[in-house]
Amino acid sequence: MLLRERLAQKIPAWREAIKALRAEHGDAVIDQVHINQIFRGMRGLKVLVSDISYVDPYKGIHFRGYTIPEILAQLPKPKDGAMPYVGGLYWLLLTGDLPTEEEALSVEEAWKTHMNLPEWVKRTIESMPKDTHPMTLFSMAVLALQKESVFTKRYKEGLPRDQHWEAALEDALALTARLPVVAAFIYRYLYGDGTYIAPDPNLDWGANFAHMMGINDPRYYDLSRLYFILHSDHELGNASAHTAHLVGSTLSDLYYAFSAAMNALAGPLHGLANQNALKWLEAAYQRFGGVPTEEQLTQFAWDTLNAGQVIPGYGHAVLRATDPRYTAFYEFGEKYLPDDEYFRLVQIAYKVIPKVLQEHGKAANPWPNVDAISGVLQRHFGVEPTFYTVLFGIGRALGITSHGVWARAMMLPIERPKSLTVARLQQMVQEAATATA
Ligand code: CMX
Repeated sequence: MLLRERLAQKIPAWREAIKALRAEHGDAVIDQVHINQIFRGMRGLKVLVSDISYVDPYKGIHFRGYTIPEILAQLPKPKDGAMPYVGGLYWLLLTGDLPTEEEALSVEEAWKTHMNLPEWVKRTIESMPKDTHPMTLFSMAVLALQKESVFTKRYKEGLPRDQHWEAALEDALALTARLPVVAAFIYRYLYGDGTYIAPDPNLDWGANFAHMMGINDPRYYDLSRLYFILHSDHELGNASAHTAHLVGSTLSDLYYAFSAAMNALAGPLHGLANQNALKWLEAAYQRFGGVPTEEQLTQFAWDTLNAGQVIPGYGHAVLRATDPRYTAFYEFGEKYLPDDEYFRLVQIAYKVIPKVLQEHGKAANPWPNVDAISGVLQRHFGVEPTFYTVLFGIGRALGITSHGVWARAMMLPIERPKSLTVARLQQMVQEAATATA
């Protein structure tokens, strides 16, 4: 397989680089821990390594050094689509190299060999009540697939540590191949007419998801490709990626790690914000009986803040400017749905909410993140809001599994930071003050 061969060529040099860095500078200090950081969710602490993606506070996400506009312009595209093959992005995340068309298609072909959904997974999903949140079903379905893990099987057989990444790569490809199938099955179980649509071997991974959802519109094929690419990764410290990293560090396989990550993504401050952002816009629309004016939406935003709630889709832990993922979706909306009333609502929100948040004076970043717009595009094609976080999860799997393969390639150990009592913190502060007095 092309992908495995490319990784096998690259991994030894990375291992050597890390070995040399540790041997020469293992005791070098690169950060200090402030009391505030401990009580502020470890914000900004430099304690993780990712060569897969990097978030610049102003320029946003870089995948292997490439910005979103560069990715969208340079990855190979299907002849009938305006958006790249998701398989090309996966190649880039995993190897660090922009793929040729042949390389992008090799990932797409590898995915096609795993797109079946075992009967027991279908039965697991169908055994659950229909008022179960789709994220619960998604996380459960991934756990139900865990018995397929090649990593866990080979680990039990004594796979040497320096070969763990190869088994992880097999899991990564099989798991990511099946996620659109699992997700479309859940969607049609919860919201469809009880029939299921098999994958079409002539379609790429992104378009196949649209097809299995029952949305055979070339614009939705492109939206699916774009959606999964934009949501694929956002450094290693975000809650879902970091959850998977922690779980994987115990040598739990990628099924366990990804399922756990989806439970983090399901939180309203993280992945659920896309569902909540759409619901917030719907509430504004209903309150004013149509698209509100700027003044009306300003008042609506203040009502939300005064009720002690956050405005979903705005703010970010790292970004300090409009999220370029938001901009990419905005351009999609301008091209394909300029007359959609909810897209107009998004445009009005973009004008008023940053001003409101600035005046409110709490949010470090008043600008929109990806969740402020993604739901409006899905809504245009009739997709139910409660499903949006699952869509985020399918995309995020690309980054999470890439990190998982590289964590095993780097043979990283189990994570185990140190916790302290408040009394010990107080004592340490006093000791430091005495020492400098
Ligand atoms: N609306 C109202 N208040 C907000 C806000 C928003 N959109 N964004 C931040 N704030 C508030 C915070 O709640 C915090 O208040 P307290 O001091 O009372 O706790 C204060 O501003 C400072 O927070 P911050 O440093 O700007 O932001 P954090 O790093 O703590 O949190 C985030 C980041 C995303 C959780 C926060 O901006 C938020 O809740 N946004 C709305 C939910 C959202 O869109 N989440 C999706 C993020 C994208 C992703 O999934 O990763």
